[in-house]
Amino acid sequence: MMSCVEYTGVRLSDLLKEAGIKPEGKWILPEGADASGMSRSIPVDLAMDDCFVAYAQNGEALRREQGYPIRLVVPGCEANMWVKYLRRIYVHDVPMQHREETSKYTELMPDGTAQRFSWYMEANSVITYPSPDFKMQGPGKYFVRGLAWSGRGKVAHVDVSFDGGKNWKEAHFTSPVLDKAWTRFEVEWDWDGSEAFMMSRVTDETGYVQPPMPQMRKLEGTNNVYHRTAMVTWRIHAWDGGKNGGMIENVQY
Ligand SMILES: Nc1nc2c(c(=O)[nH]1)N[C@H]1C(S)=C(S)[C@@H](COP(=O)(O)O)O[C@H]1N2
Ligand SMILES: [Mo]
Repeated sequence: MMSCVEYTGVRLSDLLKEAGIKPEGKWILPEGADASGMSRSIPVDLAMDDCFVAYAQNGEALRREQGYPIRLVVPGCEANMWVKYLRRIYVHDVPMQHREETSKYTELMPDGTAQRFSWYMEANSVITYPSPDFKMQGPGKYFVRGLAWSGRGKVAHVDVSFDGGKNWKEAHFTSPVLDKAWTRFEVEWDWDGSEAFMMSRVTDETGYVQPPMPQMRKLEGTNNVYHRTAMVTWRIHAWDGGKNGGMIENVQY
């Protein structure tokens, strides 16, 4: 089963070449046709790499909410750059310092400076089953499933812990492993009914390992809201016959 959202479109590199982009053109500014005229500065190298202008999603015309008639697709990068209702692309020699790359989509670091142009999404993963709002049905065998991805290429492996990160078990992939795409994983678990803290940790092909939340906070502080890609923890309450036991909640670990 594929777990990707599939877009169909035209390579941005073809459009830029067709339009006669000059060597001094180093940055593009795609602009939306919505009231905000949303725009982001994107380096030409990135634009020429694997960006494209999409007109279809999962085999049908883009829906209005997703940018009909056309939107930009910037594989591996934060969604804010995927400008919808695309109406114009400016070419410049410098970035344009627009709202979405100055007051927004920057990370305020612990030393008070702001990190900017942090386009790529770090490797990330999440357990989708079982997860909060699902109640365990009692001790027994569970096929724990989730999604992993990396903005920098393919995922290499995923480990799952049931005791808050002390012990890890390698999951296997149940979908194709593609560049910068959701990848499904699964791991078998015999739940003995005791309290559990479930986490997943992805490693991508660059060797990057998804960090625990305390480690990410130490590096990035607590003001960073856009790239919070540390591991999340699902707490499973000990089995008590089904009253509250088996309840799952998201806890900071
Ligand atoms: N024109 C335009 N494009 C836009 C936006 C917008 O407000 N206007 N929002 C951006 C943000 S912040 C996100 S998260 C994604 C959401 O894309 P989706 O609707 O396909 O989930 O679109 C991006 N593209
Ligand atoms: Mo967003």
